[in-house]
Amino acid sequence: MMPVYQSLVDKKRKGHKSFAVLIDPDKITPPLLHETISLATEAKVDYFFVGGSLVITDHLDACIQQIKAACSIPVLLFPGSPSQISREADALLYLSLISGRNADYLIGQHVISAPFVKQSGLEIIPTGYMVIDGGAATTVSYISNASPVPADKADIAMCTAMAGEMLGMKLIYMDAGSGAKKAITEDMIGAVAKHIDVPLIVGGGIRDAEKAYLNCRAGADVIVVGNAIEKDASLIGEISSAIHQLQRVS
Ligand code: 1GP
Repeated sequence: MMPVYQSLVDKKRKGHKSFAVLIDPDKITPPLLHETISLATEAKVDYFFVGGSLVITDHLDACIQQIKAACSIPVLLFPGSPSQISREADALLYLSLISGRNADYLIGQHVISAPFVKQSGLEIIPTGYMVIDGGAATTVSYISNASPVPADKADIAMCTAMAGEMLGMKLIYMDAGSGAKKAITEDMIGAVAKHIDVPLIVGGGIRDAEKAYLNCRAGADVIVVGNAIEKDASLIGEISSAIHQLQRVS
């Protein structure tokens, strides 16, 4: 299979937008995952992201195995902590919380887990992770003890993303946090997208196809949806076609 990062870059070059369905192993049951996989395959979803700020159960491996056995959609780990590593996945979003000032989430956790991560053999994708204020405290802000970028400070987001790219991050992930009241504005997405060349992932609080479409049009390359799909799996088809209808926008 083509390395996951290469596929992201190729799609960006062609102006193709991608849809990633976020699976929280704690919240999903095998029958529900089965249904989600069928809908995702039918809707030509591009990626599964698997993870959460807290993974309380030990369902991670089983969850990824179930996906891998049923379809060929690549699985990317989106870990809240180094304990959420599974060799079953295709790649690891190796997150550094560049919007925060908590050294532990910028580099500390990485140092502790480096030998283990390297040994996993996973494709490692260095990802500049930016938490944007979504109108309410989210698990990620609380756990990381780092303040999010204020929702109306597009210039801070832009400079943070630029710095992340120059430090060598291969992806920028802007996240309003799972279940955010307010998703990230198109203004901020546009400002960031204009100033970086690496693929831009956007997620947090996206609940419908229209918002997914507008975010892509503003410059997002990958849209991540978790919560809304947990509540209504039929959204997978709608959101996927909205994203995929939008190819290169001039
Ligand atoms: C959260 O970006 C993801 O980290 C997705 O958020 O669950 O709100 O879709 P939602």
